[in-house]
Amino acid sequence: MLKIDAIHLREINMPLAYPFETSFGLTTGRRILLVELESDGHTAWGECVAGEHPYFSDEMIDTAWIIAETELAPRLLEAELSSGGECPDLFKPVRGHRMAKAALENAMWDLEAQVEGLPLSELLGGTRKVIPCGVSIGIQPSPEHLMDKIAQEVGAGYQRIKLKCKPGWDTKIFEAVRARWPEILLSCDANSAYRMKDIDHIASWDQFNLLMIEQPLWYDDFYFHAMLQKRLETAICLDESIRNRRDALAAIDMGSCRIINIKVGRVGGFSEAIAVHNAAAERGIPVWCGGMLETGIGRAHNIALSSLPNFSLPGDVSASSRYWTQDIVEPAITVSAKGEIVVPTTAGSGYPIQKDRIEALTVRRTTLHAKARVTA
Ligand code: OSB
Ligand code: MG
Repeated sequence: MLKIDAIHLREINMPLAYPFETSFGLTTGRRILLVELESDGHTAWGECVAGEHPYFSDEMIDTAWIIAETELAPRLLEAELSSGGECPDLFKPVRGHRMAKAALENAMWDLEAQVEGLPLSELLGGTRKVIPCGVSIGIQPSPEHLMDKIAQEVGAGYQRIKLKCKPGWDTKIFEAVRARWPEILLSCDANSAYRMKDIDHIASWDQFNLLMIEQPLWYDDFYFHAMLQKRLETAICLDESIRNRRDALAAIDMGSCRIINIKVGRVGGFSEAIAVHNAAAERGIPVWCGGMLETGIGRAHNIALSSLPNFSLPGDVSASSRYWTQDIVEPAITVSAKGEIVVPTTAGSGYPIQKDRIEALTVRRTTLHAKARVTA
């Protein structure tokens, strides 16, 4: 039994070492909701990946905070769960709010791994000893800035370069990058910046031999992505559109994509992430682990998830130093010259938490306690 004695919610503010620009906006620093569970001498952590604004998804840190505080944490404190995998059932009365749910569910898996003395990767069903890493490179102030960034990341050994794109930052950029790096594994991510009028424009990217085009159309669409996929040689990868296993099945069977990006926060926690992974594996669709500019807590969880067998493409799981001057786990997450991260083999997430550093970054907090229990 994983009896929860207390749940601490806190917001930490962390400036990004490098600003990150997508088609939906510029991020210079993160406001991050962390969940800390206390259980019988163990402390387990979860990170909520909701952004500062409801731009990537309809959640944001402030909605996640309210849902966690008023709906999810009270349920978890009253429940008598024996595994993280029981969270989806417990949270089922609450519709949506998947990033808030994931923060709590993932902390429960983290706790279970500690209590069982297992690496989190093993508890999730992972088999990989190392995971392949790619990078997501934001829209830059100029093409020259972008070339420098790519040179740096290719030099560091990353196995796949993903370029954020939007109308005006696409074809010309791909041309310049391919002229200098004809062979690298290259993809792009539009974060829903295009519409059906752009279909010929997007089809012209087939000449660039991209590994995939990520979420070109509406964030909630399958039908038009299927129409677009029919026109393309290049694989479409869906990110925003995939909220759960049923979405993955619909997208695969409709031909809306040939690759899926799994973000554990976007699908509501490890249970659903594993279900999406398995559904894709059964249909021969490769998946990779997306990123949401996480701290070491969420990053460690992404590493554990990426150790599952069908995470066969390099993920957006990269080194702490690409985001933070100082991470909140120590040692920080590092990537080898071959572009790999070694999956930890110690119990739990494998990356010790720096509590002092977290305290120093905390700008708001609240604690919920379990009611006294009658024990027989
Ligand atoms: O679409 O994958 C995305 C960051 C924030 C929101 C959405 C996305 C991203 C990234 C960055 O691409 C991935 C990372 O390096 O964490
Ligand atoms: Mg994406």
